[in-house]
Amino acid sequence: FFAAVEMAPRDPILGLNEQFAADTRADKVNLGVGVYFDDAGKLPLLACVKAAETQLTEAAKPRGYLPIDGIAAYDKAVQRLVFGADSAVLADSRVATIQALGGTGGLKVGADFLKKLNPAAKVLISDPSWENHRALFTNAGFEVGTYSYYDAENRGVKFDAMLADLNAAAAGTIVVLHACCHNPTGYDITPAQWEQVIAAVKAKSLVAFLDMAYQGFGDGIAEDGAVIQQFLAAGVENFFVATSFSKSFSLYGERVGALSVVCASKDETARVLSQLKIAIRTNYSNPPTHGAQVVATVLDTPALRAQWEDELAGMRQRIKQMRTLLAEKLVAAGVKQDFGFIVRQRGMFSYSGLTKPQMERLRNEFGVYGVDSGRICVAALNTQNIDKVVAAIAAVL
Ligand code: PLP
Ligand code: TYF
Repeated sequence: FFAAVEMAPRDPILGLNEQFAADTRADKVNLGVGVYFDDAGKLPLLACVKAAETQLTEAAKPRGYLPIDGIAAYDKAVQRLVFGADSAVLADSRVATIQALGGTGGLKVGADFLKKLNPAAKVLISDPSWENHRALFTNAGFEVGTYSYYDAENRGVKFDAMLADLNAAAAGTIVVLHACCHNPTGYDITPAQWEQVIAAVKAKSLVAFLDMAYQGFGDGIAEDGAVIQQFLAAGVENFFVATSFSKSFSLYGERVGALSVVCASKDETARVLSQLKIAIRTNYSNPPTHGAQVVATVLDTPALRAQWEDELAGMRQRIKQMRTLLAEKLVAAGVKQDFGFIVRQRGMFSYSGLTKPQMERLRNEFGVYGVDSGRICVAALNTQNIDKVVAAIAAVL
């Protein structure tokens, strides 16, 4: 029966983890997958999460099925975080929010809903983008193309080309946009450039699907979420936001995320929500309890919320320190090429500009694992491994 089943290629990023695990070198360094590690190289368990879990364990509630759209208090907390507590769209009940299995789950529920709504629409993702964007929207039945993004020569975003591509898209095209901390390049567009993107979305009737997987890792929670305020202020009636708490709460394995769909009216919101629930019910029925309970408890308890903001700021600042240190140490190691762009990039990643053969040498000769595209996870650097990484990079250049 399965004789004709072909071996699927490994996920280019998660596949690296397997290779890394099998590497017996004691001083190997994993800069492949996008995961934040602390300065001791450990995956953190945030103190706010631990405190919320202690509260939840003591309350010891039974675990019935959740509603299809998840914990109501969680959905509300997500809305306040993403749109702002005083947002008019919330006061007017114009946002449908569902608890999702991570940011990926939010993207998939949104994709399934959009496919039913407009089966002929095309999807555009940035060139390059998180590879799972392409796979996910393709699997949901869409034809996926790209809009220009990375400018390798000038180390930044080819903004004019990006805007031209958006302006050339057919009405109804779904445009996946990274809200902040672009994965994989680390280059974001400016607020003024966002204004132009939003104008194109409005003028060409595009469907904006914002993916916010790193809120708080760029400049802060409000700063990184500012693009949402720009969409609202511009009066964009309908847009999508996928939220992930995997990184910002260091809750990767709990699969905590959400999808929010901004609608034109309260009545439209109710109808959209009913369709999102069908997508959920026919995929996994309803979401799990634990992670969302933890996040809702933290967001809704002022002391824990303040603690979370501190801990998130700590992660953000440590990444920035590693960026500065990496750029400085490369200079100190005698590297002539300008790596100053590392400190201008934001979030967990740096598109280093290293070539595939150089990335292979890093891996094979030095046990330093990054993605073949040249992407390295700066959030996995620490004061113990950085010298080794710098020496390895200097050697392959
Ligand atoms: N979107 C982007 C851009 C990401 O980098 C990631 C990373 O994992 C995700 C979505 C998925 O997040 P989650 O692990 O919450 O599904
Ligand atoms: O880009 C990354 O490294 C993270 C983690 O299929 C990830 O977003 C990578 C690949 C994947 C799922 C998550």
